[in-house]
Amino acid sequence: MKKGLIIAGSDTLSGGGLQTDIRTFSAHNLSVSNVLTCIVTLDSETTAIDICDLPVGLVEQQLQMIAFSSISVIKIGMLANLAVAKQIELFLKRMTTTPIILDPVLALKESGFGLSEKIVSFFSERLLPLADITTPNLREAELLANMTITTLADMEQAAKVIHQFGVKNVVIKGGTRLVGIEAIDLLYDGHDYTYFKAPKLQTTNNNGAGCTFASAIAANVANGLSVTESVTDAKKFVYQAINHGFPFLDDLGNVWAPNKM
Ligand code: PXL
Repeated sequence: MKKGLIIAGSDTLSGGGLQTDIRTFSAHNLSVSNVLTCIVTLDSETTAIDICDLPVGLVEQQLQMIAFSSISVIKIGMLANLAVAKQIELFLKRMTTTPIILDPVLALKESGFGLSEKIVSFFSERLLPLADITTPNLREAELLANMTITTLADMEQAAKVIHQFGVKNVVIKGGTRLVGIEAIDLLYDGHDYTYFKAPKLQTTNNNGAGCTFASAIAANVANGLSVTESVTDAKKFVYQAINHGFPFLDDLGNVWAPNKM
């Protein structure tokens, strides 16, 4: 059985983050190793998102443990802070033959979570050149490309800017933020722009959609699909996951995709 590595934060509500990534890998028949970077929870009084970073030494210890085991793909989610991001960079530089899918979790749709400018430039300059695929959502693509995105032409322009940092493939998750009746994602490989479209689902049960999409792409790559095939299949997977989402808090629910459909 092939094994994937997930480097991510824990989502206490389990809609996104490590828990969803593990479920998605399992649904794609991959076994999983994981490195935990932080724990995302809700402040009990304000119900605002609260991010608790793990000590960087603990992240390093986890990385050392799996450094030389055979891994078919590495999927990276929330990195929490610059010190952790630097450890991940060192690790990735040793894993030169393993496909790397970098989901640049710079902005959570559920909150105003945004990292410092320093970490945004660390992502662009140091992590993107090491990645095979990056999967920013619209807001993250705006941060990485340093521009506003409101149209498909903007999305193409942003993908081009992000590609120039050295990542081989850019998948911008347009999702529901882009105006129009379709949820549109864009793949740019340095030559062609490929669009992936699905009807927008009218639901707030979409916590974890971005993580699910990115980890389904990663799992498909590990299973030998091409990048375009991986994104096509992952788009169907996340559509089903959102369609099967369920309410959790008053205004937020989780995606759910226990089995590959
Ligand atoms: O879906 C983005 C995401 C990534 N990582 C963690 C999260 C979330 C969203 O809740 O909690 C840890």
